[in-house]
Amino acid sequence: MFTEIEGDFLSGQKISEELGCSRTAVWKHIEDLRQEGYELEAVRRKGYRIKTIPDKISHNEISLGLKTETLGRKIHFEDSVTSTQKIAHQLAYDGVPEGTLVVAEEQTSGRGRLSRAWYSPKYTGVWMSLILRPNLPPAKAPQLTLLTAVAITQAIEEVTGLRPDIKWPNDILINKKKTVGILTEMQAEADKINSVIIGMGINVNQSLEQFPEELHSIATSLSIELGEKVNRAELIQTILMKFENLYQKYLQHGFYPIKLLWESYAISIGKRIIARTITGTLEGKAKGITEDGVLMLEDDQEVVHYIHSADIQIGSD
Ligand code: BT5
Repeated sequence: MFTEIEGDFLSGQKISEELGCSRTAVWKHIEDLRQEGYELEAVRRKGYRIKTIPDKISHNEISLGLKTETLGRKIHFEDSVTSTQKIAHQLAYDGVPEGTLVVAEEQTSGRGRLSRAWYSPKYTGVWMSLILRPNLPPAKAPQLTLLTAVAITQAIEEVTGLRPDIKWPNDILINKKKTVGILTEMQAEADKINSVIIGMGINVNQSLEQFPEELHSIATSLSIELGEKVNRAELIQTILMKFENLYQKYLQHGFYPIKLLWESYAISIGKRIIARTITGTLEGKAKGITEDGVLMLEDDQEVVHYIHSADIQIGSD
């Protein structure tokens, strides 16, 4: 009904007459539409008007025209989930093939590392988890986080023309603000990976007001940086293409070619950093990453520390 008269006001009275329901029921439908991502304006004596319709994506939009061989050939597309990681873990456990992708329009308990929350509002971002089954020892899994960062960075460059920076190990920043977070988890035995589940959270079309207050100074979205909305389905397709290309290189030639690409996007290398690990805090200069993707930090006594996992704060040069 609203779509026929998009942009015009429709009175509550008229809606209730045409739909044959009470004014209270109309009000309830309006609230449902708001929940669905419609922006509606309500003006006394005039009624309701649609300001913007939600920018949804669909399973088809992601899969039609997708030119990958394995990644994203099977897609589980959901409107709302607790966490795509949780669903992907179950699917991986159930034995789905490599490349299976879980995508959701919204996560109600999206998570980051160390059980931190990942804010994932509806119809604005890319919240997805990719299942891989590489024939590798578990110690190599962190390299896949760096590979993922390169794939997403290349895709953002291609789709938007923006120039993102990678902050070791799992953040992608634009103008120093976090735009993407990556969460790599695995199901493994002592010497063999069964599956790696790579969670990717990308802020795409949020406006600054749509972020919670505590993220205003540290987070941004592609549309804030670009000044226009970005096609999320196209972004997902491009990420899968870039990912597949890098993943094939990685399986054939090892981490070295990925390392070179990663270094070309890395923001922290050569700078003073503070690394907060679960066992303590280290300060010094980021020397680079090893052949395995481990961060090397040289402290003021010129002792080099090898860091496998940490939160990094970048200081000056
Ligand atoms: C991460 O953790 O950056 C990994 C985020 C992975 C999210 C994806 S979405 C699809 C998949 N399903 C999931 O449930 N998760 C994955 P970490 O480095 O620990 O950073 C978490 C911190 O980032 C939080 O403590 C906040 O400070 C901040 N944060 C939360 N939501 C954010 C957002 N939307 N944008 C930018 N920063 C955010």
